[in-house]
Amino acid sequence: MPPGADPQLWSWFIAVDTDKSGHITAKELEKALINGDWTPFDLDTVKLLMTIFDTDRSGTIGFNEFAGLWKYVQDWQGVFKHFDRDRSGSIDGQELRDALTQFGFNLSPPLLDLVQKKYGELLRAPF
Ligand SMILES: [Ca+2]
Ligand SMILES: [Ca+2]
Repeated sequence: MPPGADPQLWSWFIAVDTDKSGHITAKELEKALINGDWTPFDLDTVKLLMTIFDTDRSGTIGFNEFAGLWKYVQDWQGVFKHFDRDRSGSIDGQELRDALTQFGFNLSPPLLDLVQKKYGELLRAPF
């Protein structure tokens, strides 16, 4: 375990990192989100999360990156209803944009547009 790491977070990380490679791939994350205690997310959502949180662009999620991802999933579940203003059960483009801004993600306008086009309508209520 890295010095100063949150033990609970670390235990989640090694549980998700099933091949013990020290980093999490999209496949490992997808499995964890579907079979673990986390609420199911579809593969497109998993890939979106990978894109956002793989801050060093290594193609995988390391422990430091996992901390951000974990917090995001918890925040997401907590505030989803708040942003799903029309109670449609999904978050539309504008709602997604507001949510990401609220979480402190400063995505560039072109990336926001891409996220919005590709994934905005696919993000479903996780409960
Ligand atoms: Ca791995
Ligand atoms: Ca990475």
